[in-house]
Amino acid sequence: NTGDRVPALIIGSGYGGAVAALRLTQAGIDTHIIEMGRAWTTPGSDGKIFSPMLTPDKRAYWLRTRTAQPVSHFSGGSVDKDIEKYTGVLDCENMGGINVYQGRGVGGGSLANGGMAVTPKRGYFEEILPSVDSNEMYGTFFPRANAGLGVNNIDQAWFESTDYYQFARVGRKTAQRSGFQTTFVPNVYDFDYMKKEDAGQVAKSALAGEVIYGNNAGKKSLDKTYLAQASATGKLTITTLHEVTKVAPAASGGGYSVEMKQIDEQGNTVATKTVTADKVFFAAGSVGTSKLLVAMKAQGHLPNLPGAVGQGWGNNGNIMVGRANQGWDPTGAKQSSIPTMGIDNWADPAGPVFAEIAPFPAGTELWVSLYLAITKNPERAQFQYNSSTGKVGLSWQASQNQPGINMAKRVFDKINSKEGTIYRTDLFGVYKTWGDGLTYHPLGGCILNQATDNFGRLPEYPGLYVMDGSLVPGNVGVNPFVTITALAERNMATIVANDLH
Ligand code: FAE
Repeated sequence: NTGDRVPALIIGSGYGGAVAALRLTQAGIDTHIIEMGRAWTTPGSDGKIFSPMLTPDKRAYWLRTRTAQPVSHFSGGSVDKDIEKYTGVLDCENMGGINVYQGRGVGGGSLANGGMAVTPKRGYFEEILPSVDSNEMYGTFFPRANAGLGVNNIDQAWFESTDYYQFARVGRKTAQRSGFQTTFVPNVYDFDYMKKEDAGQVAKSALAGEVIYGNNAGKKSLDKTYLAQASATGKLTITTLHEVTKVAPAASGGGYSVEMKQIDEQGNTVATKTVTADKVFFAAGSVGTSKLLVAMKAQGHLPNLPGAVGQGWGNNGNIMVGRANQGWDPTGAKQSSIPTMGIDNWADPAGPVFAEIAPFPAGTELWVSLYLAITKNPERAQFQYNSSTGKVGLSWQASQNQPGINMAKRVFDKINSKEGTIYRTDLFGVYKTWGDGLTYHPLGGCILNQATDNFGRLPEYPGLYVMDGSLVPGNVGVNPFVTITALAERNMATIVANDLH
């Protein structure tokens, strides 16, 4: 409530925010999370918490009146449809040249994502974050993050036998025949639960195609792991449907004054509030944190933030593409929504790609192999304040995807030529091969040891910290949440040891 004073306030409840919450509450600090999305705890009239996958309803999207499906087209037409405007779980935020998908709600991206839990390659991690002690990361903090997140591996015998991973086996076979390496990918979806789904013993979630609009069972999202543990300390308060709009030094008594607007489930502002916090942790995600900090600097509320704030944003090289397989290579009417296999061509300088063999859970045989490629695209963009609109935009241009497309093309052209197959040109538009207008992996904008010190502290403003994907320099070569979690664990270990008196 307005006028309250709290020791620690965290903006956002995704990976960075959840780690900060756990480590602060365990250190005995009363901690308050402010989250703009809702708590995903109460079922709708259909008895389910989250929207069905094939018939998305208002619960699926953040304040839109029409869906914005990542695979936007099929056979010459758009697959989108009208929905009611609601504070749903998946935001498709248009940032000029790119649509940035993000999770909204208690748990942030963990509610919407595919759960792929990949520890980055050590050599590349050392290249992108040279100021971070990698012995400590790979000895302590990556293992700590994997344990905290509940990462597990698929039973390989089951993988080889179930109908639900036919699509992944076809993706593997066609990749290997062209000389590419494939690898199993760990996940936070509980694979024991998935096997029980297959056996008909429990309600289906992954095997009912659920992902991106939330999983009604099976997935260990942050509300079930880090945030549940933090709540169990009795020291955590989470306030939902409140969006932080301003952070500035408090007029008196030290600390920071934090302004927020409370919204209803249709997105209307119903109240504005100001509280004071001794410490503020920015964990609103790469886009959320960068937008806030760039606006605060430009508007003169935090004028001494470094020039590196807002710089170095990247899309983790994300490029999607589909291939039409031969008739003798069906991908299956039954598909698990949870990816478990990747094509790893990262070491090839001509085509550095780590491609998830993605499900296409349409409920019918399509012979389509879909991929979400993470390429080593070196292009970066900046967040910029527009003083006439008062909004923060991103400079990313569609043409900046071309290096990523070229890398992905190298891999999939080879597979197509070996298999005698072609690209699907009907999935991302009409006659459009590459799904390059979107990213699931926004990274950077407030890079560690550039915009912050080496542990996420904002210089000149003691008590302000950055703790999310905005710390990661634009590309990490694999799906990013394990890296974001482990970096937050590392930074919080130092902050808890040194900054809490
Ligand atoms: P994030 O999880 O986005 O959390 C930020 C939170 O802050 C959100 O809950 C926001 O609602 C909230 N927020 C933002 N602004 C404000 C504000 N002003 N006031 C209050 N609250 C605010 O940030 N990654 C993987 O590693 N493996 C995958 O399989 C994978 N699949 C994905 C699939 C989809 C569809 C999507 C969208 C993402 C996927 N990702 C995946 C990416 C991953 O979810 C993402 O990198 C992390 O969630 C980012 O974590 P942060 O803590 O940076």
